[in-house]
Amino acid sequence: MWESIIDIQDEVKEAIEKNLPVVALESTIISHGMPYPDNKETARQLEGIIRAVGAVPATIGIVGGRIKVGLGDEELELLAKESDIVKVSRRDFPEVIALKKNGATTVAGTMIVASKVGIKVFATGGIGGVHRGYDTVLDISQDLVELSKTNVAVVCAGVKSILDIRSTLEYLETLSVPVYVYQANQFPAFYTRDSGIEAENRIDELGDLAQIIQMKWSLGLDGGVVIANPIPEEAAYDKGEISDMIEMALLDAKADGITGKAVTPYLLDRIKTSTEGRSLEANISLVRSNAVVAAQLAKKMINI
Ligand code: PSU
Ligand code: MN
Repeated sequence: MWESIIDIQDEVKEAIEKNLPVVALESTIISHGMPYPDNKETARQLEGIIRAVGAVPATIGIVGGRIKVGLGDEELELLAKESDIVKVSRRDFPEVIALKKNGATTVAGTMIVASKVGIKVFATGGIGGVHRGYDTVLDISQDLVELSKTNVAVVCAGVKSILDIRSTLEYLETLSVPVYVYQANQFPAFYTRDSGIEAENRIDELGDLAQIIQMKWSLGLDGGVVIANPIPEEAAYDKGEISDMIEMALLDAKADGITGKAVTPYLLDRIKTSTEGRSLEANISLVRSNAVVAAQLAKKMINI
């Protein structure tokens, strides 16, 4: 069934068939994570960065109920500009496909599509996780569940401190998801390089990481791998500076009664507004850096 509802761009299809390095990119970051037109420009820039490293980019989204692996100009424009784009994780696929809606895939949604078409590496900004206050409302992102079963390596800048980072890492352990921090000793917190949590697994060589990932899948131990790549030094925030913004955003979300899948986009938007766009710059810078690492990793993966 999946084959009949997925359109793969020629360049991506050829790369997959020839076993060339391919990197998947998500579209929730476009539709629900950044404003227009920065979102569209960033999406195309990321594709350029991946190409420059020598891999083929595949931005994934859903248009009129058809899953697109590689977005054309009109498709990207639509997902970047329209306001009624469904945020698609595992449970949302049936509705969006059956009712021919437009959808932006989250980390969970993008992993599913990537694995269906044979893409092993995926670059994003931050993954979802366990939300703060989970002891009152059990809000845990589907991203974590997807990471426990779908074979895609996800390069991110860690977990934003709108979430409970410690609990997110503990839950990833429960779900048996390997987490590697790239060339650093502390697990990163998206806008900052240090979440205050020591990395359990540091990796310095992407060749080693590629071997570990392939070994996991060869052993039949299904599931994703998280590669946390700290934000570049020059774009990083001071911890204190960003944590005030985050506290404010969390209070606003509570006051506005935001729940469910609207929580993450709401918090991202509040932080963006309160930092007057500087957080957007940081966001763009870290995704670009993740795209480079993902492309390098994809190249290592095909040589094994
Ligand atoms: N965290 C970020 N930026 C993002 C997201 C999360 O710092 O853009 C997006 C990703 O697409 C992620 C999704 O998969 O939000 C998680 O949403 P939720 O928490 O509702 O599962
Ligand atoms: Mn949630």
